[in-house]
Amino acid sequence: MNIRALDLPTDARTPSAGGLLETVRRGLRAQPKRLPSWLFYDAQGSALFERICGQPEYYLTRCEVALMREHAASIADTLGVDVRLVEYGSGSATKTRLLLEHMAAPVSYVPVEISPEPLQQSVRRLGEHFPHLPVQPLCADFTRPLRLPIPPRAPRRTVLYFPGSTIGNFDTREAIALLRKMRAEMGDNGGILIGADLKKDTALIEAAYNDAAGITAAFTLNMLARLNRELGSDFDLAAFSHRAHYNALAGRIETSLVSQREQKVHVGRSQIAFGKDEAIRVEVSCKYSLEDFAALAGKAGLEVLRVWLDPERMFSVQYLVR
Ligand code: AVI
Repeated sequence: MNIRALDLPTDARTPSAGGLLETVRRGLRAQPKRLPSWLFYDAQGSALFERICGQPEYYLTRCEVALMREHAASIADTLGVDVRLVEYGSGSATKTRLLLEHMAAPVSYVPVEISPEPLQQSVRRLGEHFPHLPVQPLCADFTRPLRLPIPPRAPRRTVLYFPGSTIGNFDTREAIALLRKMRAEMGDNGGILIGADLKKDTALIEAAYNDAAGITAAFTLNMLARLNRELGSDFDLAAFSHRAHYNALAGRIETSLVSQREQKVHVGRSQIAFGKDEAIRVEVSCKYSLEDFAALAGKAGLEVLRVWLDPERMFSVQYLVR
């Protein structure tokens, strides 16, 4: 099946090649250098992320799935009936399936995803599992204001589902702005069901971002491979390495691509110089205490109504309302 067969509505703000080049040039001219983490998720990056989720060290997926298996009925009960479920970043839809299985007569399911291939896959998988569920995919950047498709009937409430602790990939200021945008999108009676990874032993957290099989390293390096593919840049992948370190003070994993030697890279018509050991910051993955997260939500005008934890108490799913 190709993308046209599904006729995915595409938000006009999905980045163009020109926009991509500008973003990359600006990030690499900044001091320190940085690139946005959404650049990870082309088709290869999304496939590598799926593999990360299956690594034994990457406890986040294992714990969130275990949590959903144990608490999906209680979560669905809290959301209520006649819900329109809008998922930010449709991913593998495993957790969504667990949730939908317990939801009473959802009005529709709207997966929002910037890359067409994973969106297509999740639509197909869910369609097979829930043949009567109206699925209204939206190919868009969920960090921008969304034009949600008109639901087939009026929902009692819109629930924005944001699993995986992807909120942790935004720094505090961006996370508050995103939660505020979600607050506006869910409306007065709506809610946000969100996954938030919890603070824990540093060694466990660092292992999750430095798996022994090297899948996370390949995922990080794929960002440069993507730029070579899409922008014709000439990053030498062997001359950069993946580094993920837990900054305990900031409560977050900081992931960088580190230049192994002095080198120059062509990006469009620009030449970018790298010193030996110079880093490009590519991702943060924030970890929260329950108090941290309630305070973050509070800054966006949201209140934590309920919290569910996995059996190992490593990960939380929280329901936020106005
Ligand atoms: C998507 N996000 C929540 C992942 C994380 O844990 O921050 C992305 C990831 N990066 C490296 N491994 C996984």
